Amino acid sequence: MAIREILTVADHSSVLKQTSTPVEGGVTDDLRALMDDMLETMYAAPGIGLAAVQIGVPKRVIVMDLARKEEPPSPRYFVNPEIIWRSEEMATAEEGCLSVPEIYDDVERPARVHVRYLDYHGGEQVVEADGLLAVCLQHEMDHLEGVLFIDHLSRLKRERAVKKVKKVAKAA
Ligand code: K1U
Ligand code: ZN
Repeated sequence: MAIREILTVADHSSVLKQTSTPVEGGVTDDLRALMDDMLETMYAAPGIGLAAVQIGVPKRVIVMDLARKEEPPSPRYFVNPEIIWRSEEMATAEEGCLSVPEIYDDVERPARVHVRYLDYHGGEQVVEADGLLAVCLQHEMDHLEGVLFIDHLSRLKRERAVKKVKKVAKAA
């Protein structure tokens, strides 16, 4: 396993804007190795989710772990996730992103979603998500379309956020 570089809007915004392509041929050992690297990278960051495109691999793959500090790790893997149902009810939650470090803001999204995906072993699953799982799944699935959470904010807020990330990166 390896910790990979997480791309940020400071210098990789064109990569992060790519649409990720579906995984063909099911879940192979090579794909599991990618997911293992993604999980290790996410834990090291630290974060609660990561899309493959954030490490420069534009495939439709997400990893996540929403366990609290006092709970045992609970990694989740989503290959080719698809939203098959979304609630009309909306909910607002504060979001952050490892590709837009140190920026947090409120985003409104459907409160609940049902998502179909392939798991770590290639089995088809459907999850009925609400709360943080629904927020995180929608945030990560946006990455697969080249959309960042700051794209849901006003132009002024988005431009300020990118400027701040670039300033911090330059100073480091
Ligand atoms: O970059 C990412 O996509 C990961 C992102 C996921 C996310 C967070 C909050 C709302 C929606 C999606 C993060 O993990 S940002 C870091 C973070 O939230 C966190 C870091 C350490 C401990 C707890 C949370
Ligand atoms: Zn993100």
